[in-house]
Amino acid sequence: MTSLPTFTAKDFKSDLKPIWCPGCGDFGVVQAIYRALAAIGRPPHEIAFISGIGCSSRIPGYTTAYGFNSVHGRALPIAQGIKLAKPDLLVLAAGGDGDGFSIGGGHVPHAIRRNSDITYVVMDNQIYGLTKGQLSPTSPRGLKTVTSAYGSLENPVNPLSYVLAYGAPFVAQGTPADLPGLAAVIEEAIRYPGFAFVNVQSPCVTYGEAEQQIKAHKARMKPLATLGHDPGNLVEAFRLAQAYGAELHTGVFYRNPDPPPTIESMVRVRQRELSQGALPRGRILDLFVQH
Ligand SMILES: Cc1ncc(C[n+]2csc(CCOP(=O)(O)OP(=O)(O)O)c2C)c(N)n1
Ligand code: SF4
Ligand SMILES: [Mg+2]
Repeated sequence: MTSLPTFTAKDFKSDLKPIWCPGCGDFGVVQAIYRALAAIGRPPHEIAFISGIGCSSRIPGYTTAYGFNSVHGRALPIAQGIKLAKPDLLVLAAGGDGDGFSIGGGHVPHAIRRNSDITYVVMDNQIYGLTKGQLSPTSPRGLKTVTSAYGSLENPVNPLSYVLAYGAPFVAQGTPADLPGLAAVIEEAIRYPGFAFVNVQSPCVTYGEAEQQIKAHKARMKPLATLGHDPGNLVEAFRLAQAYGAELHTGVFYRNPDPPPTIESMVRVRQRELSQGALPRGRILDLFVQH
């Protein structure tokens, strides 16, 4: 009897050396992804990892999975296309708060309502890191940046409420300040059969606020499990999500206990149904040939 291969975190680490600033939270996120993928046990060549543009979007290159560092805000459309064409692949999408909720914000609802079987990890540092510290959609009101010298006048987007409102069946949050906890929620997200969203509070050490750094996260974080939260309770998930920005809740906010069908499974059923009534190939060509 042949035994199945087992993987360690190292098997998912590429030879490319990250060029993130020393101390960037994204180092912790990629470590958590290595651990989660090792626990899942799929070989790197069965994984497609798609990102947009930003510091965080460099992440696929630091893994041994097939990667595509694509276009700003377009990780989800590309990931959905790949999953639809090759449903057997494990498809991950990732990027920043700007990538996901500014330029790419219009794609999130549609990936959710299709329930594409993708795990989407957002590295939420409340700033545009790559372009040197402009306001992002999750920047808190009052934040002073290069584009808001007197303080931001805008309310932040709440990524947790956003995805819950569109019906995401799996919603979680983590921080690299708790690496085992972050790896566990990413693993659970990957195992969930449908669209799974993980918001990672990933500190930007260069442009981010002092209270958003690892040390502060360690002091502030409140694991949902210790609050007795039942992830099957959507109303309670919405209530807890409202505290985004004020509290640092970690763990699973919502896991739909009755996973809805994915777009990939519905397309396969439709293809099978239609192929039964389809004309044979030769007859189709005949329709276009003038006799
Ligand atoms: C179409 C387009 N518009 C703008 C940019 C410039 N740009 C690159 S990354 C980025 C924002 C990055 O912020 P975020 O997505 O939060 O990622 P982070 O760098 O913080 O990880 C912007 C505005 C671009 N590359 N393409
Ligand atoms: S600028 Fe911020 S987000 Fe970008 S690599 Fe540096 S610390 Fe990380
Ligand atoms: Mg950002």
